Amino acid sequence: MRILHHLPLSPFCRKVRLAMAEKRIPFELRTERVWDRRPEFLDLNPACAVPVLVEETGLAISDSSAICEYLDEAYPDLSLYGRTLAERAEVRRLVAWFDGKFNAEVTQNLYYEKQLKRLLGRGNPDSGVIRVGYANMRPHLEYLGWLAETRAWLAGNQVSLADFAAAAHLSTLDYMGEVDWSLNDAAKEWYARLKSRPAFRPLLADRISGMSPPAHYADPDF
Ligand SMILES: N[C@@H](CCC(=O)N[C@@H](CS)C(=O)NCC(=O)O)C(=O)O
Repeated sequence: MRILHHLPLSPFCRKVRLAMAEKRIPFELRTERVWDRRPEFLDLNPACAVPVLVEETGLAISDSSAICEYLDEAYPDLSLYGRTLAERAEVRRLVAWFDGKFNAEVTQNLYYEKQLKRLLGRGNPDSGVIRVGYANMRPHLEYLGWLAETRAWLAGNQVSLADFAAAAHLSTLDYMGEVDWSLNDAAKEWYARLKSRPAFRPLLADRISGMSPPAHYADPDF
């Protein structure tokens, strides 16, 4: 069976899970405690980071962008990158926006700082960094809301990897109770639409021991 090595709250793993579910590619999830630095996992990915996809052939692919591009080429029936050149460029721009800019300005300051940092043995959360994460969330939700208001989906008429990248980051933060959805109605409505897609169900069912999500986390009609 195809295996995705992951961490339940990792936004990069969540993006791949959403893409695979949307493309109806069956896979098994394996939680990888990257901080244990298992030699067998290091053999798969010397960077010791998740996600890593291992195909039935033994082919191992790490890095969520490399995985998503591979999946689109290997299983092209339903592309998550759009059809025309312009659509594909816009999808890639927005995936880079959320995995690059949003990640650096929001996700890292909240998810990494509050959760992953300690698990990786890199020190305690810094309250100044966390404050910056909350402040940065506002303009990002506004931009997302503007995209959602002016287009059917974030990158255009079709749902795409841009939506799944954005939703992956926000779902991680939402599980942690860090998203104030009252800040932007259009962003909230877009997220509700994504949450009601079948591909989202497994993410909404995730539970991490010792850390419960807020009641609205799994509710598509929140
Ligand atoms: N650019 C990578 C980033 C992956 C990444 O940052 N993974 C985190 C979990 S969210 C990780 O495994 N970190 C381990 C570490 O930093 O040592 C991707 O897109 O897959």
